[in-house]
Amino acid sequence: MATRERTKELIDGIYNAIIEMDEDAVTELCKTVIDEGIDAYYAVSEGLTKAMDRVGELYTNNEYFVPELLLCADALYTGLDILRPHIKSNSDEKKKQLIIGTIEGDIHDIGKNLVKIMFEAAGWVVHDLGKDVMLQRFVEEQARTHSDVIALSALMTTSMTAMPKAIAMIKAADPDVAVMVGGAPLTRDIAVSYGADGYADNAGEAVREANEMLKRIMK
Ligand code: B12
Repeated sequence: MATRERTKELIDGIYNAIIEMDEDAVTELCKTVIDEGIDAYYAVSEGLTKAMDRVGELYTNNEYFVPELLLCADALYTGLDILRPHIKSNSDEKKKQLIIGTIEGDIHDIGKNLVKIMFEAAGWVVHDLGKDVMLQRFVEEQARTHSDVIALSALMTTSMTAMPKAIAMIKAADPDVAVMVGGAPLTRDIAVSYGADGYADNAGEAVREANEMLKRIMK
């Protein structure tokens, strides 16, 4: 079992390698994480997700541009492919179900994919509708799957305005399903004003928020 210092060294290494777009180093480090018995979920949430959040900031500050971003995302997905099969799921409970997708008009899906992985890691069954998802698709998928939660992602101030309509359509068809929203331009206040039941500002928080949201709704 790796010591706390060794775990930190490897996770910091993954974080830096993603930001430096170094796929080979990410591969090496993620394999070492598994070999040394470090929790794969922890490596995804503390290494991969935090690195990609930082990459988004670098872009916003004009330190990185689109080519760098896409190379960072490639490095991220390389790491995910190695870590994902080793994430332990909570198989004792009845599996909860999630529908997730990036809203109509928006093709950003890196953050949505991270959120999806966190739910899969927590043992949920995830129905991923992808990106640029027509609003009616969420309603149809809910009629098919009877999921517990629907998670909507938006990365643009222009696309997020479709969320209140999506939530109204979903709730009209199934008043019992809980809807959560997320993505960089959103805040909890906006989420509430849209009629969402929950909001989280990062992938690491999303599963906890979903569980708390379900408890709130049951009361
Ligand atoms: C990468 C990127 C791209 C990539 C997307 C690749 C992909 N497959 O996703 C490419 C190059 C394709 C792209 C295209 C465009 N982009 Co762009 N892009 C970005 C960028 C730099 C980073 C986004 C990202 O991946 N961040 C990293 C991830 C990990 O973070 P995240 O997505 O925020 O997700 C985290 C949280 O928000 C949260 N989360 C996300 N979703 C959800 C959902 C739920 C339910 C929950 C709980 C949480 C949650 O958890 C995630 C992990 O912690 C942002 C700038 C930025 N700093 O955000 C611009 C940005 C979003 N893009 C922007 C624009 C304008 C565009 C384009 C229109 C550009 C153009 N003129 O063509 C097109 C979009 C076309 C379209 N119709 O969608 C603008 C949007 C401006 C606005 N109106 O708000 C931004 C803000 C850049 C800017 N500053 O101008 N883009």
